[in-house]
Amino acid sequence: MAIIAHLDLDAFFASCERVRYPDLAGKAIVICIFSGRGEETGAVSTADYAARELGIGAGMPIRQAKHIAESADADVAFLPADKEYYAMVSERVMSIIEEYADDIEVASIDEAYLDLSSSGSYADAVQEMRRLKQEIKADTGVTASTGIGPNKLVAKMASDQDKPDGLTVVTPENVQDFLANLPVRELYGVGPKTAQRLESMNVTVIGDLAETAVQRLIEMFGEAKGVSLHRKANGEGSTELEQREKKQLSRITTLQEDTRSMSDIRPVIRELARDVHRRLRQRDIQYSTVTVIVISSERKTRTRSRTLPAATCSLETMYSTSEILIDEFLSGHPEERLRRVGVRVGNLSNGMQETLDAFG
Ligand code: DCP
Ligand code: CA
Repeated sequence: MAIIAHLDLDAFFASCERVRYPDLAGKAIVICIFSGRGEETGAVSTADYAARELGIGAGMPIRQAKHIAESADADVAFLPADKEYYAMVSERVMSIIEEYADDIEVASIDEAYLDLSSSGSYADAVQEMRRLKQEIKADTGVTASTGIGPNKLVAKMASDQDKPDGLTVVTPENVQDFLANLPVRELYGVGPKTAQRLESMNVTVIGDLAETAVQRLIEMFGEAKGVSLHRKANGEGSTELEQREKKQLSRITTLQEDTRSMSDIRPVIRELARDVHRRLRQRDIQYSTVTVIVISSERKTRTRSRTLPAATCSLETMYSTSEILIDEFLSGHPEERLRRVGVRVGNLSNGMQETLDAFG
């Protein structure tokens, strides 16, 4: 029995800024992609939930969003998007998620699917996701909404039901009820045009669509789309997670207490390296870059990297390089104590292929 979870971070870019600038407490946040020289041209990238209540949303011209904020006399901070920073928060979140499932699919900067089938039951999967949500919140400060279901489609739609910070579970026996009363436009992959055509056929909720003869849908939308709509409306979806080619593998953890003592940090690094190494071995991959990620007591994240002369799969090299890098970092930052440490390997190459090439 497949159990799939979907996780989507809440008002992601805005949440990242709230973590970075605690002084924004009490203000609504709008993230802007400025396109011109002025402070007015460009579009809203995302708005936090307070700004959404005013009617501000992604895609809206900045000028219009500012006008709404002024008319409502609301305290709204308009901030430029800092994608590099968001990407780093995303990477931290994804590396936490990796610890919770054997397989994950990173679907976008703030979304991932997890295969929780091995947890055995929905009750256990729920516990896992609760812990994961808490860990993400504690480590990065951002909240996630999650859904659990028998396939990716249901999990994704479930995660949308209770935002922010929600957890919605749809067991196989509840799939039909869950979908029945949702408007057709909420069926994942149904755009506004399709929704309009369906509504003109008096198909307004997904339950109506599920009951519409597949032949009729094929007549309306063609073979492929008609069949796909029929399947989706009946809650059928894929359980295959698409593993992107991994560019790097990492593992990060929180130290028992903030410390700068190598005797505390060393065994933790060894443990992290062992885990990363195990995953490399499973995939028969070699690495040629080692990076340590250090997060200080003040929650500042920094990395130190070293590129090796040749690709290797050695655990010992990973471990000793990480230790040197941490040591260097601590020497350069005599005031800092570490809260979290991570080990990452990159420049991955296929181990077997390398060996074959060497013979060729
Ligand atoms: N994004 C963007 N422009 C858009 C949509 C999204 O720049 N038109 C960026 C900003 C978002 C991030 O992508 O923070 C994730 O997109 P989501 O659609 O998941 O939106 P949010 O995470 O902001 O909000 P929600 O809580 O609804 O998921
Ligand atoms: Ca999101």
